[in-house]
Amino acid sequence: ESGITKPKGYNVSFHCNPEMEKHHFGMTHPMKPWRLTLSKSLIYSYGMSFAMDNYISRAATYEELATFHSTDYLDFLGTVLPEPVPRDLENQNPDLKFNLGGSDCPLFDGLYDYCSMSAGGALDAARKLVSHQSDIAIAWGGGLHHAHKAEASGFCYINDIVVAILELLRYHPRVLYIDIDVHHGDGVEEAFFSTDRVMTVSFHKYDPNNFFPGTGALDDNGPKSEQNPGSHHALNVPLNDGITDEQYAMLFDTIIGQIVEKFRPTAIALQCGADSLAGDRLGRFNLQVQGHGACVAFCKRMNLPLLLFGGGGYTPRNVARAWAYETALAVGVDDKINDYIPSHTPWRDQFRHDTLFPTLEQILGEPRVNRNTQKRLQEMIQHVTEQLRFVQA
Ligand code: V1P
Ligand code: CA
Ligand code: ZN
Repeated sequence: ESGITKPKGYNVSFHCNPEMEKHHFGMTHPMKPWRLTLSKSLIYSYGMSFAMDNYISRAATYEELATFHSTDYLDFLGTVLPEPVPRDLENQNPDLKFNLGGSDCPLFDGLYDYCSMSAGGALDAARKLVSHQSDIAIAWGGGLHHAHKAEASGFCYINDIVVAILELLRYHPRVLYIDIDVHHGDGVEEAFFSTDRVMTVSFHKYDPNNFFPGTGALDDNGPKSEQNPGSHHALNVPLNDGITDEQYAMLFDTIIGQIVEKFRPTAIALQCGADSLAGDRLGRFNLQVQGHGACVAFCKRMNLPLLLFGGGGYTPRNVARAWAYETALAVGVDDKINDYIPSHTPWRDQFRHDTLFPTLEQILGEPRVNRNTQKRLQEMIQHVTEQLRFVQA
């Protein structure tokens, strides 16, 4: 068998809720909650559950959600009924409020339960870190970074990340939030815009006219007024199509290394959206499982309490590969998964056209033309370095 056992003196906790995975956004919607089931089955097939503390997370309470969201919004979210007939893409219902009910944020059966379970997993993970019961806490069902205080956006209704970071801030003086989803982490950036206790950094595809949500330019660094404590505490790394593992790792290690040195976070929250992988249905990058995972490995080496969230990811078999690999990195058994491939994985047919884990020679998806020049990447590092001159831990 896999021979995976619990590492000594080092705890990883895994938080999930099988009820959450049963929800449906609709046939044609790219967000598929069952990708969580697929990820988990891959993780469990490798025997990784023996190396972690496994928890079925609870649903967050109304009061917990209200630490960030407005009660008007929560009340509406809790009472609004699913639409009887799915509307077509462009036909927005003018009666609906809070950006609910469009094609991105449809009203589906059990919506409130789905949202509160996502936030419950993230909160449970945060609490395991603050109580020192976990060194790394994993909540793949969270990571819904676009939700605002009183508005749904981009498949996100409740911002579980903000709720979880607020919990970390009850005990931690400074939290570093890093977002490697292909989209800009706008909701989290906005929530902590005016504080110097949270630094937000998002790496994303940026094209203000043609790529959602259109925000996150290089010079978007928090409030422009130096009097506001939040100024210089939002960092953005806007990228073009086709970025490779090597370029991404160079940027990530340089930028995050500098931030950790200057900002001195006492905890790290990492959103691991898997839509930055090559071959993603909505994404544009050329990242492989190894390059995506290298970000998790780098954060782990910082030796700080680490919360791992999920996020986007629209080619389910690749989402499962990335999150299973990153779970293996968290527990330190990544070397073992390469020489052991379980033959009885449920959902094995999802991987039938290629191997379970692509080796370094195999790549996910059709490679895209790389539109990121070394010159531009250096400019971005330079800009971040300049911002950090204003930051004092
Ligand atoms: O582009 C848009 C909006 C809709 N237009 C009026 C502009 N929406 C995007 C939303 C992407 C959300 C990503 C979420 C996350 O960051 C975190 C979970 O990954 C969008 C796209 C797209 N290609 O960007 N919506 C859809 N596609 C969509 C397609 C089919 C059915 C429903 C939505
Ligand atoms: Ca991002
Ligand atoms: Zn995304």
